Amino acid sequence: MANFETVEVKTDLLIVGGGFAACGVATEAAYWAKKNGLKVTLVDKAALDRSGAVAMGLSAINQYVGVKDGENTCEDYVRYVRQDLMGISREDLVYNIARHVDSTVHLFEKWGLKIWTDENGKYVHEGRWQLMINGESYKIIIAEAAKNAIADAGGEIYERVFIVEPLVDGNKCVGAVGFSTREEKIYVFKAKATAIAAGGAVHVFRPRSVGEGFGRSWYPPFNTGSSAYFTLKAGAEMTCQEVRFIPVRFKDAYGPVGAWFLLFKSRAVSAEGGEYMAVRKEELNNWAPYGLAKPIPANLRNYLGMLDMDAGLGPLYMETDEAIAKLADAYKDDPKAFKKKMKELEAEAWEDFLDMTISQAHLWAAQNVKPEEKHSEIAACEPYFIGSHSGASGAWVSGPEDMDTPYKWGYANMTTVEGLFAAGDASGASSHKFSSGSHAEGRIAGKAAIKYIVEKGAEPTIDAAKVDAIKAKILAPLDRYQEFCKLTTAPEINPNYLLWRQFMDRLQKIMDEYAGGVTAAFKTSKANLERAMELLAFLKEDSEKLAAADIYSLERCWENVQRMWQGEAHVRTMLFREETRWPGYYFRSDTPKMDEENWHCFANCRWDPASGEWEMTKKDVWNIPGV
Ligand code: SFD
Ligand code: AMP
Repeated sequence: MANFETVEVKTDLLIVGGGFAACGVATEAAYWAKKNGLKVTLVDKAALDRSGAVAMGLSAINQYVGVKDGENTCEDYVRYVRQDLMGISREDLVYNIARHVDSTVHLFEKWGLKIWTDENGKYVHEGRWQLMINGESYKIIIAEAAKNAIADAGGEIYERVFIVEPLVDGNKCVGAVGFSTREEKIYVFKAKATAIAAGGAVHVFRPRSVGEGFGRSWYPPFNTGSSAYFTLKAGAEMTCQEVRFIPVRFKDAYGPVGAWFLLFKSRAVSAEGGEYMAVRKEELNNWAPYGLAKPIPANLRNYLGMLDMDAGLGPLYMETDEAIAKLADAYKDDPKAFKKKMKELEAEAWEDFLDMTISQAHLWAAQNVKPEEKHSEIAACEPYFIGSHSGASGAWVSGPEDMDTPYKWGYANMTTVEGLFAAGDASGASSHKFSSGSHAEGRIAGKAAIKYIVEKGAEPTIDAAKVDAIKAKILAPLDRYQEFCKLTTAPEINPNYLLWRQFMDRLQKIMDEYAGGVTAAFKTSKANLERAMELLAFLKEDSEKLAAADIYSLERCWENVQRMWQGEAHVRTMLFREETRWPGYYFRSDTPKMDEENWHCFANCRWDPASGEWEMTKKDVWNIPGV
């Protein structure tokens, strides 16, 4: 076995991940841990200041309820999420996040985040729920607060340690094993409770950006399905694994559209000039009641554009020039004021990208796009797994303790595995939490995890033989490479192993062609999904033959094994749900209609660590009474 040093870390609470949810867990848990003399340890595969989806920053806070200003109620937010997810959401979780999210946003402001305010000192809204921010340093500010909280409570932070496997004792999570991405060290974390918050997944599907564009995607390439893998391997029940998210974005550099639709009130049109949301309005009747209520769900907005693409009416365009002209029109009688307004709108248009998707600004510059002069191409991205945005995939977690919810088995946000908590993209069916709601949910999970430790946290029982087996399994690709690499003159061509890139390309091809990726125009069917399962079984066998020349490649190997598990959970759940509920995310051609009678429910799955078998179950949707 490769000669790595083993570092053992004992802690009370282990936090896996360093993004928005993990920072929320850390901030809250450290406070309660200090009061109770407990230790909190956080481990991130990257560096907290710039890790996760918010690495580049963001230009808006997408969840703010605004209760103090009487703008909205938490019940309004529950209705909004129910509508956007076509009726399938865990309303207890959504409500719990909604009632905590405003205080999280106020904390962000206290920590130094600049939220735009108007001349009356009120927050500037992008849309009903969204606030505009100067967000280039958003992640640094939120990470700083988490780091301070952990330091103040005497905890520890490990950066650049990639977590692979959970440590389990029966149906209890007792820690995690991972390795340093810089040094020859393997880490064994032993914990009384663990919070998983390692984001969602990208590159499970073949991206649009291949070749020279590879690595560019809307979702950050460094979130690779670690949360789904971790919870699945621990034996946790998962939910909404079929609910992938496909955002519409500016094409090829994935610049967000929210500010264009909501703030600039822009239209999106086909090459013929028809606004698909108007031209194809009739189609929405087929998806009643959700298609007929406002706001129209994100997947249906996508779908209407996709119908134009299928009809050969592409490319699709965002009418940026028209939107800017309309906004400046009010100043047309005063040339000086008009010029000033135009400059301001141009600056906002560029800043929207420079705050969070810098490469879109590069692409605009490279292709001579001036948003005030010329419209710009938009397209549906490849599918992503991001339970915190408009997708919903994640672990099935226990509801809030003070609510009369049918989904409750103990501590808030605990998965069905004892001592394992999940938040952000790692927890499912509570969409539209975004950055602020993920942090709020992290705080909820962090507080509950400390309560669990205080009330029930026993010293973890850890089987040394199991730990040794996990270590050997993690390092096996390095050993395999050393054993066989000299047998061929070109080390990347070898009958005894495959490298991560070959493995990932195969996974992406399977998912793209059979499971409704870009190439298949987001369509799939029972027959295609069954074929995907056959091919995934071969891929799983071949995962035992992955080889890595160095630590960098070892990380890539495990990232792609994790993606494969996310892909398998996805294919199995799309097969299970015999209807099309979210056209625009995926379309099952053999069951092309929504079936409220049989499928107005959650589709859950669980991989049983003892038998290696998958179980699929339906769970009822519960609506908060009176909401
Ligand atoms: O609108 C391991 N999001 C937006 N939210 C907003 O509030 N406003 C916006 O303007 C947003 N936009 C946006 C958004 C996302 C993306 C990708 C873009 C634009 C381009 C959504 C939020 O970003 C999202 O909801 C939260 O970040 C979710 O939080 P969380 O904690 O679930 O995920 P994370 O922040 O990505 O953090 C993941 C962490 O896990 C680490 N990690 N650590 C150890 N071991 C492993 N194996 C690990 N695998 C991953 C990561 O390093 C990271 O620290 S808009 O344009 O759409
Ligand atoms: P996006 O940039 O697409 O991630 O959008 C940012 C926020 O605006 C999210 O909360 C979206 O759900 C919302 N949003 C984007 N476009 C629209 C639209 N056309 N109608 C309603 N809400 C939208």
